Amino acid sequence: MATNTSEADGITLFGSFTSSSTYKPMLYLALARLTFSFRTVNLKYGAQKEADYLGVNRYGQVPALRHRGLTIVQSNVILDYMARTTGHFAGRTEQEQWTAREWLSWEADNITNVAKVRHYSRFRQVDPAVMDYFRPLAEAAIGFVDAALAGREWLVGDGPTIADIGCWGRMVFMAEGGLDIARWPHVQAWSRRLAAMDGYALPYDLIPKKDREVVPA
Ligand SMILES: N[C@@H](CCC(=O)N[C@@H](CS)C(=O)NCC(=O)O)C(=O)O
Repeated sequence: MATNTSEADGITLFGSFTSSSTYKPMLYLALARLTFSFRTVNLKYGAQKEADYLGVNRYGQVPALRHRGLTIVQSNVILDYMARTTGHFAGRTEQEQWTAREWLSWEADNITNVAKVRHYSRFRQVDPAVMDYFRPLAEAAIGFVDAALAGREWLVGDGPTIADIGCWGRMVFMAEGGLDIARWPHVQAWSRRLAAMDGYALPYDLIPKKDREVVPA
C-alpha cells in the first residue's frame, strides 16, 4: 500500500529526465511508494542556471528536494535525508546506517566516473585521451562493487538500503557508456534483485518529462 506522508509533508523533487543524479532519489521514492510532486528542470535549455532555480540549488544542478519547508540538495544527501525522515532503506542497525552513508560517500568519489563515461559517450564528445583516463576508473569502480557483492545480496546488511539505491542509481546508465553489465556478474545479479522490487522502473520509464504529481499505484 502506498505511504501517503507527502500530502501533509509536501515532498517536491526537482530533476531532469536524463539525469542519473535525479534517478537516485526518484528510485528511492518509487521503491518507498511515496507520493510526491515532480518539477522538471530542463538541462538542455540551461534552466538549472537560471536565477529562480539557483534559489533552490546554489550549485545549478539537479536534483533538489523540498520537504517540510527544508531544501536539500546533492543526491546522496537527499537519500540520507529521506531515509532518516521516512524510515525506508536506512539500514537496520546503527552500524548499517553508517555503513550505508559510507557507501554513498564512496559512490560520489568513484561511481561518478561511470557517469562521466556515459556523459562523454552520449552528450559531449571529448578527446579520446579523456575517455582513456575515465574508462578504467569507471571499470574499477564497477569492479569494486562487484567484488563487494560476491556472496551477498545487498551492499549493507541483508536488505536493500540507500547504499544500493545510490550506487545502482548512478550505474544504471552504464550501457550508454559502452560498459556491458555482463562483465560484472555480481552487479548484474544485484541489478536484477533491485529490478524485482515493487515500484522499480528504469530511468526513462520512471522520471517524468514534465511536471507531475506522482502517486504510487
Ligand atoms: N553531486 C551532485 C551532482 C549533480 C549533477 O551532476 N547533476 C547533473 C545532472 S546528472 C546536472 O545538473 N548537470 C547540469 C549542470 O551541471 O549544469 C549530486 O549528486 O546531486
